[in-house]
Amino acid sequence: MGFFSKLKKVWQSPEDIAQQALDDYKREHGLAGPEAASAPAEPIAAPEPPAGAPAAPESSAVDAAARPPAPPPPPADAADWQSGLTLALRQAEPKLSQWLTIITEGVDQKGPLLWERLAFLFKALGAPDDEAREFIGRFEAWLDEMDYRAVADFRSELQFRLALALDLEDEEDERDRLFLKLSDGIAKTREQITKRIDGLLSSHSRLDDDFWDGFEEILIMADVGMEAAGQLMDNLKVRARKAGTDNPDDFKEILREELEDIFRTPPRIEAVNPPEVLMMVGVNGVGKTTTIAKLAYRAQMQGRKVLIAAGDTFRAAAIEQLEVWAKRIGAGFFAKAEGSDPAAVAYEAMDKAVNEGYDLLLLDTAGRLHTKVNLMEELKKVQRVLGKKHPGAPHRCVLVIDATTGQNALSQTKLFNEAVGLDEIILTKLDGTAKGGVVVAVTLQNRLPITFVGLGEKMEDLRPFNGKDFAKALLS
Ligand SMILES: Nc1nc2c(ncn2[C@@H]2O[C@H](COP(=O)(O)OP(=O)(O)O)[C@@H](O)[C@H]2O)c(=O)[nH]1
Ligand SMILES: [Mg+2]
Repeated sequence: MGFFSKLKKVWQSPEDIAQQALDDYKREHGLAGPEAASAPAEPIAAPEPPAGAPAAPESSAVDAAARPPAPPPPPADAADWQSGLTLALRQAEPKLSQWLTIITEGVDQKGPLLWERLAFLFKALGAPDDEAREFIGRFEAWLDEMDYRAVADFRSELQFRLALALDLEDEEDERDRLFLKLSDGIAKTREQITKRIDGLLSSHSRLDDDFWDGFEEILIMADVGMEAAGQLMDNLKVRARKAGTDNPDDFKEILREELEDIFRTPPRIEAVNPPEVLMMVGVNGVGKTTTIAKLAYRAQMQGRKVLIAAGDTFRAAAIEQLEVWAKRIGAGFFAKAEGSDPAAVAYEAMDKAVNEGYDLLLLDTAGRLHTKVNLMEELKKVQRVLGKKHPGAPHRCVLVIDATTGQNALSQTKLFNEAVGLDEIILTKLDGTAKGGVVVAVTLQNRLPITFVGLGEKMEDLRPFNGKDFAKALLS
């Protein structure tokens, strides 16, 4: 994590970093002229930064001055592109996307040129060579695996990996991307809801009974469900009354505020005695296995050591599918033969995770016949075994539900919650439905946080769920 925390630290002042890189480069290659020594705080070859950009700190110049003598200069063209790049980085907005645009300029394909540029970026950020190499090596292997060549095809993946590694998902840049992606992912739902609400609003001059009837209909169409729709409408009416308005112009704002309230998730308890254990439950086909892979991938990118365990022993194919994912991601994998007792898998996987110093154990479980008592008994047993072996485990019991199943999601949530006591929900396939209103219903009726949403089948298509963004995207 050294590299990444360092990157994160330097992220705060890209101008300084770029200046430092330029100074280092010039010094190392003997390009620093006498003017650099006499005016150390000034950029060397670079023109003044744009107005408002912070000046390079004096310390970088002091450091530079204290360093050993420089080796002989490299060929002129190498110096040119590097100082050109440094200058561009210096002048760019401090955003990951901008930096990537700069270093990939004129690079269309993967290959030595791209690795060189990436290595340069890392160096400019002060990353140790070996950790930078590891990052690049991993990424290169992934590109080979996926058979990607064109930068355009994997640019978002590269940015995603960097953002994860840098823990930058809260940065504005990444949030914009999430917001856009979320907007795409819920386009169908939005169309269904927003268009209809707009139509309703334009045909009513007051928020009267007729309006509310129409609104209820829209909610039902969007799969919010009768019960949740009723609850939501009661809350909205109270809000409107408190605000002293029955003006249709105010309605969307009231709705947005209410949705944001509904999605306000309680803070999670973070302190966990490692390894952290996640038990994934849910019926077949909802996307459990895919989601485990996506979570493992995210965690790995954040520098955690991840073990995936194949607790769905019902079908050999389920075990194989998970193993393929684990290999692809580079996570540890634990399985027993098809038909083994899932509790035994949990027990031994827990052992392995503790003994081999894993940070995170992701346990897959079977999802067949969710209406049958025996699956629930089996899950309870798995849970008990984990807790015996490692106090506090499973730390998070996560239900995966498929947004396209609509109201079924509600009964699944109820059933699993009664059996194992859920901590959170991950809602998949939100990209594939016009009925995303089920998000509202599930949250309203269970008061369980939705932590991630699946917006597609790709690795990076699992996104932290942000209710505020969701409400915004839904009503925009
Ligand atoms: N469009 C879309 N498909 C998904 C998403 N998550 C999973 N899937 C697909 O859903 C199918 C079932 O997934 P799987 O992980 O095997 O489900 P499991 O039976 O619960 O383990 C696969 O084809 C996945 O690619 C998602 O967020 N969006
Ligand atoms: Mg599965």
